[in-house]
Amino acid sequence: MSSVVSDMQGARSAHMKVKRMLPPVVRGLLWALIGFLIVNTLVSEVFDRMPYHPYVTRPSVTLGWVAAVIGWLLGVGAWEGFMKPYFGGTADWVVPNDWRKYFMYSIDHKVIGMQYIFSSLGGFLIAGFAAMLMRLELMKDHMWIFNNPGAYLSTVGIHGTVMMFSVGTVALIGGFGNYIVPLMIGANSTAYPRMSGISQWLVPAGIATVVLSPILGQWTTGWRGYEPLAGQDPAGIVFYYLGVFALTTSSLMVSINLTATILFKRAPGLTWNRIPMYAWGMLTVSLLNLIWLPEIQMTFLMGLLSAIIPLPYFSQLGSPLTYMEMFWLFGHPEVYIIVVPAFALWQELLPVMGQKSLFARQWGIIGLVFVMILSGLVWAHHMFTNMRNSQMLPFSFFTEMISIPTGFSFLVAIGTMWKSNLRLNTPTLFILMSLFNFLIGGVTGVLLADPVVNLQAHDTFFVIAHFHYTIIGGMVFSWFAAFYYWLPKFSGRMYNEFWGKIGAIWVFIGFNGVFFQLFLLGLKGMNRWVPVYPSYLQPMNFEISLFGFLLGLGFVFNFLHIAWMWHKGPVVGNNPWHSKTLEWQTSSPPANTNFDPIPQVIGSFYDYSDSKLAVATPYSDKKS
Ligand code: HEM
Ligand SMILES: [Cu+2]
Repeated sequence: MSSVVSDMQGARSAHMKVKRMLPPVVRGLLWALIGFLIVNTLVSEVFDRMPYHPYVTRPSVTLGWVAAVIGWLLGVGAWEGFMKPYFGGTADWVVPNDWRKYFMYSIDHKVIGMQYIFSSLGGFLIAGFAAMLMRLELMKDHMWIFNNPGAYLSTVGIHGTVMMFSVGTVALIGGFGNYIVPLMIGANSTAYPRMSGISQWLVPAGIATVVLSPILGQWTTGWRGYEPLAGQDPAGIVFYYLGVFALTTSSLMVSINLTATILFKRAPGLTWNRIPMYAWGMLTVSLLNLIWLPEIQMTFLMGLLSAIIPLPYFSQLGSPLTYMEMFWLFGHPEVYIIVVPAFALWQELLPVMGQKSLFARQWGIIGLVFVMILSGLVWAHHMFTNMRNSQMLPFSFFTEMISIPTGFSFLVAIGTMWKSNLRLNTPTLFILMSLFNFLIGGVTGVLLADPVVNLQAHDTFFVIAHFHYTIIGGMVFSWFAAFYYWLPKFSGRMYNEFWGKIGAIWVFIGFNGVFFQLFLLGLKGMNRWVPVYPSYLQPMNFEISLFGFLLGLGFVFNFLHIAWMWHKGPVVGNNPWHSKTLEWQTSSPPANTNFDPIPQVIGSFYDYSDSKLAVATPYSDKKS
């Protein structure tokens, strides 16, 4: 850690070196290209040479991709920052203290957090653009902007894959987790800063891979990569498997790092029953990731091997349902991986905004942990149309059970708001909207857990509405709450309350305008994965698309507002919310060293019964 300098003086003395080199991101791209060309050529032209073969074959592109990703990671800085010191060289990697630090390998958790935030934002905008294209296509009952169904389906797949694996899974743990958790627990870094610095760069690589997949050919499986269907797809599916492999690896590394950080790097006095709620959420999600991501990665790997070698894991050897089982064994916990950070945000923000002690804190934590335990027992509710009646009961039962610990999260939130002087500002508004939306998502989830309803609603837009209510309604709305809440932390500046509220109401109307109607559309018989549908559904689809564009613009509006206020917003003090948690007890934005000295925790962060601070050595401005 100490061998790599990232402060001003260090930057100046080694400035020459940084200047002479290509910008790391450009060098990374170059090394990726070289790596790909060498390995792809070796495999397709030398070792695996066949008559009349194309230059890019499935095995060659796979191995070429591995080389490209390694080249990319080394190029953005893992070479000087990680490999060279590993082999005994000196770590001569210098991170300048200006905007360039965001475009290279860094070991500062705050920089890495920002990089993750930008990466998932990029994924969100790209996948959101794909959603706009899909909604455009669905405005008419026949094909009109795509020229074949495969192109539409590839777009659906890219949208879902990038949203799930680069936004849903990553934004709140890689972004806000990396930035906020060490500050929150009174630490100056994460446990494995070097690994973390590398893992971030897998996200842009993974997104690019998925987005480029159509170059290899269309794929029709959606975000799930279903075998044996995938086995009949053109080669694009190879880039699906590789892309999600990169993205899930990144999340896995974040989870290892955050788990170790929360376990071992807490400030003195920060006992288990004082761990902040957001950190609890991050710990729970990390454990979920550690359990389920390796499982799905092996599944993807088997899918990949079936596609390139081919090893017929899912056609001749297994049953056609094998992949489905393996996918949803992970796939259902995935929705909790996405939404547990949102629960944690509700519980983190509401006590601060109401200046009132967190209600039933233990139950909140028990809820998170039980969600984690039950999450793996419900997967077959995604397969009710594929199994015997006698198998349905236990899965239906466990699915409905999960609403109980989920309900704890609601009760903690509502109990905390009860009789508090809730400040109804933008973050609070987003939290309230998230509670409302997630409630609709949850209730319709209970409906879908009932096999009778499920058999009717399966693969219709009712399901699309349900899961967007949980993911956008629950997670994305909380994500925005987090952006507005921690903006003063990142920048020392405040957003504009009026425009913030306009932004919140805008996306709320757009969101409900789209997705509430999707329930009705589904009940009327609109199926998923079809660009062509019966004409009686056309007027409704047309109108939903208009709301869809409104929603897309609303998201962009909020990001522009945040970006603008980041630079131009009014300067506020270090702790504008009068919060007791530790991240607000240091300067905003934090200096390179978060805390000096490390604070001593002596009380509860969520006890607002008096104005005493929870730390013995709060930050004082004199040293900066
Ligand atoms: C601007 C907001 C959005 C709109 C208008 C939108 C719209 C759609 C549409 C039309 C589909 C295709 C349904 C089908 O034919 O099967 C879809 C699928 C999907 N969406 Fe979204 N979506 C949005 C945002 C999101 C977000 C934020 C996420 C997650 C973070 C997400 C995750 C998914 C997933 C996982 C699928 C399934 C894809 C598949 O079947 O492979 N969406 N969305
Ligand atoms: Cu599920």
